[in-house]
Amino acid sequence: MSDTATDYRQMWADLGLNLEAHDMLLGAVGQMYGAAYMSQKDRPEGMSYFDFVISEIHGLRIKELRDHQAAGGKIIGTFCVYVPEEIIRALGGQAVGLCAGAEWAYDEVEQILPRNTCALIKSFMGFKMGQVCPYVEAADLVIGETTCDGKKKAYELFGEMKPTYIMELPQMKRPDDMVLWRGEIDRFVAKLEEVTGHKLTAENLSLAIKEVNDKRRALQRLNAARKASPVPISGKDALLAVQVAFYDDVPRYTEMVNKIADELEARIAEGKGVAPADAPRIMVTGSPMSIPNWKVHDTIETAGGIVVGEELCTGSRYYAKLVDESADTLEGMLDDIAEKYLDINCACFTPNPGRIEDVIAMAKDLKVDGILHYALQFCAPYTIEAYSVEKAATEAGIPVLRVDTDYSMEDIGQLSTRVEAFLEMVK
Ligand code: BJ8
Repeated sequence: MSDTATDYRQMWADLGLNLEAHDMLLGAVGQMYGAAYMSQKDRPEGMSYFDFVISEIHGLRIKELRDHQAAGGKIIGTFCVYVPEEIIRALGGQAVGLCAGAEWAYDEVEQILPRNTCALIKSFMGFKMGQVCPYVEAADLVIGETTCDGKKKAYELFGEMKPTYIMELPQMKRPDDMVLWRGEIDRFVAKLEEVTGHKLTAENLSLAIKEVNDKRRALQRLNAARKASPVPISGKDALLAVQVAFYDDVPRYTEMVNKIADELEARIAEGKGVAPADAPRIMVTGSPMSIPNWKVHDTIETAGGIVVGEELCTGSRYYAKLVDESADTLEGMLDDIAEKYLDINCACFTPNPGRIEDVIAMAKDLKVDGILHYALQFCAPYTIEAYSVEKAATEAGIPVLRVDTDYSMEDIGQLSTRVEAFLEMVK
């Protein structure tokens, strides 16, 4: 983390953070980032922006968000890619993803949640209970959603610690479910209008749709470059770019990602890569990976593979689909938002053939040698859906390695051994 971290101590104290624990967290994340990222060779120069973002992730970015609040804006915390950030942005809010990628304060969490709860849920509860996440503390409102049962029930407890609004997400995708979801979008608008004091209009919403689409288009460009052989950017760096998309200022982020995409396109023209052309090309699919969860990518790339794509919420599920920009009425734009978001294929839906189709289409497009299916332990939706993914991939002739893990490093030896054997097998 940044040497200037001390400058932010007053701000962190004002937010109610546990300063001692927070110092430990920043130290640990800095160490993990250094080990996983700074040892990489031939990184695109544009990635220095993300080094800076990470070094200031609890500093400058929080300062910017606090300034935004001081100017009358609101901070809206989210945990899921189904929450429409266009609406938050149109109403003058800043959407931020909340901390959920590391083990923290599990002792306290396990007093109120079963031990066999997935790491992502234990983590977001732990960051709140341990008072180490400035995003959650700065947020005026947190948005939860009725996705998996674990999240749904954990939000009831989270809501006792922080103002939380729950969106009801249907679990199927029939026409009636779309009607429910469209109504839910209207209720979300009403809630945010109340919280922000602003009115949603066709003008502010069309601008926000365009800005967020531009952000997703920039990520599409960056990720399209990963089809090349040799691959011009590591999987770790590409994952980081999507992880930061949940926190950063939208226009600035879009500009920086487009710069990296320019650089990657130039690298492709020169035939320059970050791994040998014959390195096994691996795609990762499954549960989301929040900062600082870089474990699986780091393991694959340390073992000599290269990750070329992520069918994750911190991957293609975030950037692959855009909101239609052709509507010229507020109702039409909200219909398009409802449609785009319900088209995301999370394993919380049943049935969920769209995800299987997405995984196979992406794997073929990226010419992968293998798929690593990643599920957080005790994440029933992804652990169970792994069977269908493996079946479809096997039928398509693509080898699959199924990994069920958590945020700890306890299984890293076993994981490395399995990944090495898999890479050996697919090449
Ligand atoms: S759209 S994946 S961000 S719900 S890992 S908490 S599913 S038990 S996070 Fe998710 Fe939205 Fe779906 Fe994406 Fe439950 Fe599984 Fe834990 Fe999960």
